[in-house]
Amino acid sequence: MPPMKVVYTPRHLVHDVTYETYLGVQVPANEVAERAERIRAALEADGGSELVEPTEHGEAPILAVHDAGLVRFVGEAWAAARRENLGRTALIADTYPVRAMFEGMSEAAIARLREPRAVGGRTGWWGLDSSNPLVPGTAEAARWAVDVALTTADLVLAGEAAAYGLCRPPGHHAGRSMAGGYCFFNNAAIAAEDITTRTGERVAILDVDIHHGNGTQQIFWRRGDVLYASIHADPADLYPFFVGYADETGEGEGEGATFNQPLPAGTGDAAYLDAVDRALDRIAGTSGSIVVVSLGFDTFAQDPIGTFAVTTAAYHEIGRRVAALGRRLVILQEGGYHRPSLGENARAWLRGAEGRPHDPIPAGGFGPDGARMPA
Ligand code: SP5
Ligand code: ZN
Repeated sequence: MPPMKVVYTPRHLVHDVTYETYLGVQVPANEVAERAERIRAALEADGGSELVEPTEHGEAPILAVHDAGLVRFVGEAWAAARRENLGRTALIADTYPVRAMFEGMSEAAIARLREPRAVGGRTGWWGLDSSNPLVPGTAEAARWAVDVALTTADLVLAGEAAAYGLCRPPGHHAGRSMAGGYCFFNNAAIAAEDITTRTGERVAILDVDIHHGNGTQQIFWRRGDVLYASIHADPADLYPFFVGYADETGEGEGEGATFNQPLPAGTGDAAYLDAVDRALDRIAGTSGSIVVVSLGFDTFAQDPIGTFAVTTAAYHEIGRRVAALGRRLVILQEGGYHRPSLGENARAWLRGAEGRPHDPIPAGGFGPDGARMPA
């Protein structure tokens, strides 16, 4: 196989997040620039891949998926916050329009609710959770993450068997009208929508981040032309908590086109691979020639916010099995927060997808600036 194209831009670096809050306590950020730099460095050191710069695709593909109000808010939130002397280092939502606030109101009355003027209200209006800091460079980086995803889709539509987009910030928690979970625009959903529009084919999304991709599910909930298949920690135990159950299967045209596999904490390689096989069986039963992979490494045993115990060797095997479907792959980075292993895990997954051997990196291998530090 020719070198896999890796779409990457240093423009993500301006989304420079230092802290997040968790249950009201300030903690070091998980979704940091170092993540993407580790992965890029590991793939460069490994050879066998080719870095490609994303090209600009404009706002239209974003507006095909997201509410224009969310796009406007993400674009202007930082400046709006500063005008109110808020967001000194980061803007994190505080007050949310939760459903209990509107209990008993009719759909018509709920539809009349409106975005507030004050940035404190706007941040909650467009937000899911308070672990999602918006910083000065967020809007720019989020736009480039979409361009990374769309450029990756372009490469596959132009004939590549597989391509990998190093998206940052990630995307799968962002819904049509909502940012959250370190996500602002739903890179995978935007790529899937672009692919189905341009090809007229059905598209499958395979989401293997440990968190349920609530945003992707919501965007395609009533769509029969985009299958959403996700393997994730039981939402009873882990973020995003409120959706991701197996009995959520889509509605209307989308009935049966959502396939959730929640798994218990502690899930290891064998049970995880069984779930991958079930997801791939479901995808194989749909038409279409392209699969968008929402790739997370927060299923890793040592991930600081994950609860699974998947190993590096399993990532190679998952990549191999996904490629064995025989469909073209648009592989987009989502989460994964154990920084020292991110490069090695991405390398293993992509080698599996390319049909290359794993050839695990010996302890102490790779350079100082990224991939694998001495054990
Ligand atoms: C893309 C992605 O993986 N998003 C994950 C969003 C998770 N948001 C909640 C983070 C809570 C972190 N809690 C840290 C405390 C550990 N005991
Ligand atoms: Zn995740």
